[in-house]
Amino acid sequence: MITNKKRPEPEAPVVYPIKCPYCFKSFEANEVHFRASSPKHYAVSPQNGERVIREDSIVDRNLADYYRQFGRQAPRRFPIIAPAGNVTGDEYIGLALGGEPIEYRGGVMYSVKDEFGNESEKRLCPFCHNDLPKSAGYTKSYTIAFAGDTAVGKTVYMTTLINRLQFLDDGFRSMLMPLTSSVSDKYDTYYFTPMYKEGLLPEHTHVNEVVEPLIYELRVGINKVNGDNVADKVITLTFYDVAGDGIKNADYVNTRARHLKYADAFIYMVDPMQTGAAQRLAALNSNAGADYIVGRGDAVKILESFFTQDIDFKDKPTAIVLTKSDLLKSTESTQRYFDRNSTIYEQCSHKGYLDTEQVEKINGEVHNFFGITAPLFRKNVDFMFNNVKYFAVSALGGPTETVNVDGIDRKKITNGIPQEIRVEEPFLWILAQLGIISENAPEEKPKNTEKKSGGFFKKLFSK
Ligand SMILES: Nc1nc2c(ncn2[C@@H]2O[C@H](COP(=O)(O)OP(=O)(O)OP(=O)(O)O)[C@@H](O)[C@H]2O)c(=O)[nH]1
Ligand SMILES: [Mg+2]
Ligand SMILES: [Zn+2]
Repeated sequence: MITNKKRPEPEAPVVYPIKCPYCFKSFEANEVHFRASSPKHYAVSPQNGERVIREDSIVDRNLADYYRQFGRQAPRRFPIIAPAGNVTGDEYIGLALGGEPIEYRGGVMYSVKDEFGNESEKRLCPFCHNDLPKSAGYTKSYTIAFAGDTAVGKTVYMTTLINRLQFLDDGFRSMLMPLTSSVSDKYDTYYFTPMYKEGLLPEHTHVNEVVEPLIYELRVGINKVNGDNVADKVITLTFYDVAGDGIKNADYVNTRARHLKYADAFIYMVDPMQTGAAQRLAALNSNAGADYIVGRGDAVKILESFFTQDIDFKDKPTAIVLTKSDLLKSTESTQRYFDRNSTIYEQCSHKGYLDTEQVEKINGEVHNFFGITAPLFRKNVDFMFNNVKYFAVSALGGPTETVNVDGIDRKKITNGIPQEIRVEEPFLWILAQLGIISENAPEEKPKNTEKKSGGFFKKLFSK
């Protein structure tokens, strides 16, 4: 029988709308602006009123407005190119006349040539004029927000999580890479080096610090195809380290920590010292006692004051993470919370997919813990969220001590460096909820059927 099968059409590249990681406005990939690669622009001469070429950096009004919200002054920058037009001002320059001044790759506006003949690939958010991640438009991006009161361990957790994600089990065939060298410098200088090289714990995160995103690209399911590394999933992950002192405060959530309102998933962290176990633990462990801040809210108050701030959380995957699980370990008086041999004290092992059995086991034990130590908190969580699980982690794996460094008291990790326990588990659960990793062993049919994405991007940065 003769079939009249048509040749398959070449697949049109998938282009994703972009959400700016700084101002959180959304726009299409062809609405971006570009930062010129030279300072050349036109300006009206104050001497004769004529338009003349100038070669100095400009005041970028959009960027200045963005910085002003944080009481900071924007640095001067090179001019801007707005390929779609619709903007005026001396800080903008035009596209090259003639030829094809705009280059598209994978369906996304990739680079432009300006009226002075210079090319630029530096894409900007058209609203706040901050730099966009290289992957914008090519891959889906997700914001995963850490929240929780002051001193629950958010900064410590984020530091160890980023480290653990670089060493995931080979079965995931994954890579976590900082999107820019400034992200890797920032992580190394402010997070990794103090904790992993010097064993020092961070200072409190301050409410008036600008919360700058740490943006990473995560590739999962990498295979070599014709010499290129091609991944099943390429996504952009944005981490923000917020100040616990700020999250009860609407102003903070509306300005510095606006990402909380736009997050795709939450990691909500609770310290055992915020629960009914606090007194018992403080009696056992003087350093745990030192972390107990008088006047700090208990778990349920913080939860309410945070999630009632017009945050759309109900259906977003939310991991309730009990931090500092090492504090609960093996004494007679803490046996009522967790068995001495509980799985919460063991490293997790997710071999290439989320092991839902382990997740359910931990969920059950931690749910039980909150039932004993913070029943109202547990009840509210169970009612408030439609997609929630309980986890327990220890970012440090052991106790802390206070030492004097150059006349200043600093907290140090007693064992030297972090020995993370189950740190990646809540995060892997969230990735599975977002359809990025599988909840099934490879031989089973994966539950997740999301369209493969980022074809062009997958290869673009794999050289
Ligand atoms: N024993 C133990 N202590 C921990 C662990 N993680 C954090 N801590 C302690 O908790 C303190 C506070 O941790 P941070 O990460 O700075 O807390 P935070 O949530 O970022 O606090 P803010 O920045 O004020 O919002 C640390 O200095 C440690 O003493 C852990 O896994 N085990
Ligand atoms: Mg902090
Ligand atoms: Zn923006």
